[in-house]
Amino acid sequence: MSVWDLARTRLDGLPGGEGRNIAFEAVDRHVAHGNGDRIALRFLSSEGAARDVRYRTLALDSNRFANGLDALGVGSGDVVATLLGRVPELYIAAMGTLKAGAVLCTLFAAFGPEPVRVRLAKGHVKVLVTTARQYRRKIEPLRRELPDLKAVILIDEALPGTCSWQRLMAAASDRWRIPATSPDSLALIHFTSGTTGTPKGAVHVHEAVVAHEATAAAVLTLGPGDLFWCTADPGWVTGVSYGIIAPLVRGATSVIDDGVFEPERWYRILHDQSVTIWYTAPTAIRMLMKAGDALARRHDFRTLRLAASVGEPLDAGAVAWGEAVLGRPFHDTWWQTETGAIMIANLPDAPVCPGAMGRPLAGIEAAVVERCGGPEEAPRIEPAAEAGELALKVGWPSMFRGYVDDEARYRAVFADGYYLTGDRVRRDEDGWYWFLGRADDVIKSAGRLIGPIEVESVLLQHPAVAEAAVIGLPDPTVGEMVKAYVTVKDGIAADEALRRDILAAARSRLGAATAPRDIAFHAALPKTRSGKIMRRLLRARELGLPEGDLSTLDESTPVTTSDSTTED
Ligand code: 6R9
Repeated sequence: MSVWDLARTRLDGLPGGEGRNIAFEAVDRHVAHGNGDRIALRFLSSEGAARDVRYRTLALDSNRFANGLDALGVGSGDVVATLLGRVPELYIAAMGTLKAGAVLCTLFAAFGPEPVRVRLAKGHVKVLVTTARQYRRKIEPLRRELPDLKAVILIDEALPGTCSWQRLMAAASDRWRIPATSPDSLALIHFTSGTTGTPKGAVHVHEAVVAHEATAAAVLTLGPGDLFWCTADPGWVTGVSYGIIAPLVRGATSVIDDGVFEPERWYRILHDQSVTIWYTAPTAIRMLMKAGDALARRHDFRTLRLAASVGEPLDAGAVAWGEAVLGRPFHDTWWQTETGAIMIANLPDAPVCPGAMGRPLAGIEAAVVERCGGPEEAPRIEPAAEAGELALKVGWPSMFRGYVDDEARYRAVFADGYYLTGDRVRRDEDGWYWFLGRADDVIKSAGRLIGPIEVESVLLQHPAVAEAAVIGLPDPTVGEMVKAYVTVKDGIAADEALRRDILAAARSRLGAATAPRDIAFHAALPKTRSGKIMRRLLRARELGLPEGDLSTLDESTPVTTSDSTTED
């Protein structure tokens, strides 16, 4: 039996053989098995108080939300988005949306108005669940530009033109029959960034839960009795696949902390909550390392069975630090928005290979390839000699099934039965995969993917900016830092005041997590003869690296740099 079929045997399917639904497997199944009293979610407040939500309560509340959606005329295939921090309403809305047969799209609450608008429009979002504060600042001013958005549910206040969460829930029954859900019914949209154009909405189906179940068991060893802490924000794929779905499917208790990162508090959570399994990210690990070993050594982590990491390269030093200071090495895992679940990992029961992403899981066939064929042809691949692009043989249950409204972009990442990941890797003779870099210009900052175009298009909205290019520069803590290069319009003085003004404008439109940290004024930007900005060359020049193949560079636009200072 394949690992996927084995995972299917551990799931129930909808009663009456009506298909498979993620929320049923995550919540109702446990109640049906007599485990409704188990704690599903433990919300921590910044003051340290905890609020527990049991599986049964989550089942009833998500039934209410599904009924509420039904009353709003929302059902099968409609998209429901959340723009919320890690509050109970987010988890109720997520499960209720899936029970209603609607499609869940969680948005990162720290996004500024522009990324939110783009995603709501592109996702054809019909219902948004958010707070009054978020609504006033990010939605109300542009609601007219969002014709698909039929209803906004506010969890805290009632404002004109919105529905009140409290009223919707109070009026709704806590009984709900999940409609028949085919394994191929759409369940989730996760927005991710590419090098070109607007963000891509990767679409996932209910069958993905088979991969959540299998990987949560094999890689994270999650089960009933575990206190699991996934530190990723639910606005990103890790925060949904492993921050919401997988621990519930496995019947574990998730610790959910909505506070800001603070080393001392994080250590206290690990200790006070008796966390057994911890899934975090290299940026956080590096920040803990920076805070010093002495602080860590003041706490004990005796309950911690497994520490794992995802999202960016995890260096051997961080793995060793985990072992020395926490008593557990970090197990690196690799996956993507498009893969929906972990594909490559340092497995829990085998020695860690420090610095390597891991080995492909059972059921996953990985290859190292090069793309070949001309730009007009369908992509083809051939095996790479040593290093190349990571490709995955099509067929795992959580594979994305499309990019919203972008069939061409979807087709372009498949060749000869493989999905092409856009990551460059090396496989050693023992089968370990080592991350080398991205094949494209996408930036990974603090574990979050940032598309350069999305940032550039906001910079271009500034009245003084003529051209903009955005790249990621290595940063010791966040992995990559977003840096922008800008040319100004004729007759405008590229001075410090303007630099600050552009930075501030970018921050308010994009949110601080996505906006550039630094801007340099250039007299011109390097471009290809067809007029495309060569970000690769900007990066090489900034870092003093070899400039590579310049045959397409348009020499008529020489690059000169004016002074730039970094803001910190
Ligand atoms: C889950 C997630 C995916 C990209 C991926 C790669 C980078 C993820 C990594 C890693 C080195 C690891 N990435 N895990 N790089 N080592 N263990 O992060 O999804 O936001 O879509 O990002 O992140 O470049 O292609 P997503």
